[in-house]
This record gives sequence, C-alpha cells and structure tokens, in this order.
Amino acid sequence: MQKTKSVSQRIDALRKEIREHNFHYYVEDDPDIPDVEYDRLLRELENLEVENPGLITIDSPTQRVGAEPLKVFSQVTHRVPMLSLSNAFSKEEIETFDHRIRENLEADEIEYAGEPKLDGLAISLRYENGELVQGATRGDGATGENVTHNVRTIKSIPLKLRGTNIPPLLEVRGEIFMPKKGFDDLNTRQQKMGEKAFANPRNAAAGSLRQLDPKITATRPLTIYVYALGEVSESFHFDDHFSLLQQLKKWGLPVCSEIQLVKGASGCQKYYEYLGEKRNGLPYEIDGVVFKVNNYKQQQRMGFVAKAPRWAIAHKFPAQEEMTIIEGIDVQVGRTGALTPVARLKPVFVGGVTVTNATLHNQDEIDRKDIRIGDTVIVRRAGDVIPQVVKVVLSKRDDKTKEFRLPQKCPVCDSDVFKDEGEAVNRCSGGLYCGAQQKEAIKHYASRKAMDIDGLGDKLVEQFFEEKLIENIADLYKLERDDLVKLERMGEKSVDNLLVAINKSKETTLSRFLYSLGIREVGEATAMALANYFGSLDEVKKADAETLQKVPDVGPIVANHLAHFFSQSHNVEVIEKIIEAGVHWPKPLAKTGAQVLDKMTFVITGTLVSFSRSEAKAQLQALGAKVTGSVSKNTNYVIAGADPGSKADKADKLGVKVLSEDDFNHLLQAPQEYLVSLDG
Ligand code: D41
Repeated sequence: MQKTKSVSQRIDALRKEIREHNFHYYVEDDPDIPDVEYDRLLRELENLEVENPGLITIDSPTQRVGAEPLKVFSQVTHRVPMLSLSNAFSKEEIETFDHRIRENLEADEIEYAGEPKLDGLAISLRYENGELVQGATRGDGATGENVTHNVRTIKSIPLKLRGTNIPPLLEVRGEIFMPKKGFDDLNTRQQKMGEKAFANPRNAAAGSLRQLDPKITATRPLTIYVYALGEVSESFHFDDHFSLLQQLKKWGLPVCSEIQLVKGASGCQKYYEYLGEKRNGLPYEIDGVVFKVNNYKQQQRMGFVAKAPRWAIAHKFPAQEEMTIIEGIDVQVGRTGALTPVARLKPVFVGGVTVTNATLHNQDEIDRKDIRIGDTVIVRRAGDVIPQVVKVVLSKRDDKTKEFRLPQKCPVCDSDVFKDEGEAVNRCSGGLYCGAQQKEAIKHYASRKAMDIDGLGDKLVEQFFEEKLIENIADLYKLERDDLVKLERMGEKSVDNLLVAINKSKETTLSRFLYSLGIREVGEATAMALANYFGSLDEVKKADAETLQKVPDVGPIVANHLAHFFSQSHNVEVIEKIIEAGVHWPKPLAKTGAQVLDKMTFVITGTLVSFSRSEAKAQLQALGAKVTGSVSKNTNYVIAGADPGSKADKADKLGVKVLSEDDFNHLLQAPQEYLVSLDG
C-alpha cells in the first residue's frame, strides 16, 4: 500500500516536472534543462507506467501517440463557428479598413494587435478542466474533422494546461504549421525514401495532420501558435485580445512572440514593413500579417459580415508563386564543371521582383517534374534564393512543347560530359581547359573566404575574362595598370585599389590557399585539416589517395578529388606560376603531420558560427587533440559558441579555460600558443 502511494506520487511529480520543462521549451522558447536530462525524466516515467499500467492517465506526457490508426475521420460541429479573414493587398485597403472602424466606433485612433499570418492550417483545441479533449480542423468553418489523435502527437500542444484559474471549458484556435527547417528535413527524408516531396510547408502540415495513423503524424515536425478563442465557460472574461494571449501563454499554450500592439493605419503599415523585412529570417513561413481590433468591446460592436469578422483583416505579402511559361532552357557550367539547366522564363512578377530565370537543378529533376520547353509552370521565389519551378501546369500543356536533354558535350569547351555513379549532376570533363570552369575558378579564388581580393567581384572577373586580360588564376598577378585603366567603368582610383588588393593577397596561409584552389569538396575546414596535417604544399601534392585519407575529415571521395587535381599538369603549372608571382605563406610547424596538440583534450559546446561541430572537431583532431563530450578535470579547454549551456558552467566550476569562437580561430592559426599541461 505504502509503496503504491509513493509510486503514484513519483509519477505525478514526474508528469508535473515534464510539463514545466515543456512550457519552458515550447512556450517560453527557453529550455531550462539539457535534452538528455529531459529524456531521462521521460524514460523514468515510461518505466514506472509500464510497471504500473493502472496508473496511466490519458493526459500523461507519455501518452501522445495513440494505439490504432483510424478508419475515417469523424465530423465535428464547431459550436462557435470558425470565421475566416478578409484580405487586403495594399496600404490603401488597410487605410479603408481602419477608417471604417473609426467611423463605426466613433473613435480617433484604434489599437490593433499585429500578428504574423502563419502559412499553416487553422485548428480548434478543446480543453475541459484543463485537459485536451478534442482537436478539430476548421473545415468549412461550421464543421471540421476530428483530428484529436493527431494533434495529441504535436509536442508543443499541452495535453494538460498548467497554472491556475483555468476555466472548465476552454476552446482555443490557432494555426498548426511546419517550421522551414523541419519542412526541408522532411522533404529530404521523403526523397530518400522515394516518396514525393511536399510543394510547400502548408501542404506538408495539412498532409501530416490528415493522416489516419497518428504514428506518421508523430514523425512530422509540426508545431502551433494559438491566436483566438472558441467556445469558453460563461464565467470567462477578458478585456482585450493581447492580454488574453498573455494568459493563454501562462497556461502553457504557445503564442507567437512577434505579436505586437500597434496604433492606427500608420502603425499597421509600419508593422507590415517590419515583418516583411524580417520574413526571410523567421524560422517559419508567413504570407502576410493580420490586424485585429484589440479591445473586445470594440470587436463586439463591429460584429461580422458573412463569415468574416469586421474587426480583423489580413494584409497579404505579394505572392511568392506565379504562373509563367518556360521559353527555353540554357545550360550553365560551374566551377566544378557541373552543368546546370536554367529555365528562361517569360518575365513574371513574383514576391515583389521580376523573375526571368529559374534553376532546374539537373536532368533528374527535370525528368521527375516532367518539365518541357514551352510548358506553363508555377515558379516560386522564397527569400533570397534562386527562383524554383514548383511544378508544371499540365492542363495547359500543348503539343508544341519540347522535351529537354542536357548535352553530351560541354556547351562552352566541347569536352565530353560525364556523370559519376550515384550522382545526379552531369559534369564537363574539361577541367581548367574549359573556359567556364576557369572563369568560375578565378571568381572563387578572389572571393572573401578564399584569397579575399577586395574589389574583385564576379562582374569584374567576367569583364577581365571577356577582354582576354586573364585566362587563369596566375594571370591575376600579371594585370597591368595601363590595361586596366582603359577598361570601361574602371576609374584610376579603383584600378589602384584593386592592384593593392591583389598584391596584398600574396601574403596568405596554406589553408586559405588550398581552399582557394577550388578543389571539389575541399571546403575551408578540409583545407585547414590538410594544411595542419601536411604542413606544406609539397607534401599535399605528393600524397596519394591513401595517405590523404589519414587526414581527419578526408574520406575516399575527397582524397580522390585531391589526388586527381594534383595529377593534372595544367593545375600544377598554374600553381607554380602563382607561387612564382610571389604568393607565400608562413613555414609549417615543426614536423609533418604536426600533432602539436596531442595529449590535449577539448570539449565543444554551443553553436559556432563558422564551423559545424564536426568540422570544429576535425580541426582539433588534425592537430592531434582529443575531443570529448563531457567536461571533466581532464579537459584542457572548452570551446563555447553561442548559447553554450551547462557545459560552459561546468567548465567554470572546474576552473577549465573557456575559449570563444574567436579564440578558437586564433588557436587554429597558432596552436602552439595554447599548449598547456594540466599539471602546471
Ligand atoms: O496566422 C494566421 N494564419 C491567423 C489566422 C491569425 N494570426 N489569426 C487569425 N484570426 C482569425 C480570426 C480573427 C477569425 C479569429 C487567423 C484566422 N482567423 C483564420 N485562419 C484560417 C481561417 C481563419
């Protein structure tokens, strides 16, 4: 008896604790314990429940994924209808909206809540005595589908509300959506499994929520923000929308942190512009902003027309998708020889800019989407990325459309085109013999992370190339002032600045130089690992594929690319010319494969800006260091990126030195300065 009581108390305590951590994680967006600790609590609860099945309750955090798939969705009647939103597409329409409200309410200035318009699907959640009892889609606003079993799998939706004074009946409405990152990951997974990719996060969210099997929904990265009330207990009362949202948050329901109070049409316009700027940086898709009269009494006096309230409006951003025609397909050759088909489009205005090109990626993509020249297609512009062709509008296809095949010969240098096994990309085999690859190689060489030649942008490289002033990278160091000043749009001052920048680039580091050569798959981290391991260019050049693989971060593929690169005489010649021109770097550390940091142990924590975790780890290992996962008295350094969490605290406690990302960069350049032994 005594034992059962203490077990049930422990179960209760665990559930409560887990709910609180969920609140910090999903609502406050500020996790209060590490993931492993959270998992430990959840496992403990799961184990106790397995041992004591009689103590399982439906609102337990372990009970998200139900047992059996449904056969059909049942219908739910919304006792309070789910209204829709009127749309506005211009500043003037918002001014009209505001004007009408002011006139109706005889008020000088109206306070609105400005909210991002999430691109997901509207949902209603019903809580009885704080417990989630029903989730339903909007449907036609009067009747929707019962998707309770699916909404229960969404971790940010509390199964039980927290806090006090929760009304016996509380129905909230909100938007279920899939964050951009989750959407990308899901599509990658779908493609790997040979399943069809979703066209946009909205479709992915809708498709995921309309699964009969909740086990599938549970694997989909869905989340929610709530923004309105449905049916609630009579006693429940609030003065305004914004304070209601604060209360919902306290009860554990996620509310979007971008919601703000604004005043009048001008405040609305400012908010619209503010979010428009911020849009690409947000972790979720929005297609506009919503304005709602904040005061509930004022809302009531405005009432609603047809199915939309007169106190709310959506100001939509310009469309990100439009229909146009593919007039032709060009083939571009990149730095690594990749042939990229690019659709030439009938100009179309999408999301605020005129789009004339869209990348088609590769032949497989063209085949998969069945894209033909002359087809009518939907193009999408998302953020700053290159416009994409979403799909063909097959109903508009006529018999004049033409299929497209990538050429078997490079359109620039006429070399053979090949395709590596398991790769989707066709490549020109011409290497630096190919003008296109030469030109791209020079652009890369001059770029910021490479040799960082200030003022030598892509446009200028194109111009130099067309004027035949340069053919390869080494020619950059032979550019003459007299030739440059004759060029169009080149003033004397900019010529002088450019020559200074080119000269300055001669002083560099081995890792930068290796990266600048633009060898396939050799990014900054790999270049750095190579430089650290071999210490000199000669050693890298001499190494065969087998030796190269001894370098951390270098696998068989990269090793082959490297060996191939250095086996080409034209590459070796260009490198020799560059060095003859005076490009140089500091002498290597003491010995080949210098393991300066051997016997030293590092821990990496938090988010680094210029490396992934694995890159940072590879860098350290290349220098001989050991990288472990937890801080102890045997740790020499903790490298702490942004939001470092508990490991940095532990380091402080143990007196272990913590390095910032800047320090870390310095360490990679001069590791010998960081040699310490733990004994003193
Ligand atoms: O973010 C949204 N998509 C959003 C949709 C929002 N922030 N607020 C909304 N407010 C309403 C009212 C004012 C009717 C409660 C909405 C929607 N409705 C809505 N979503 C789909 C249909 C209607």
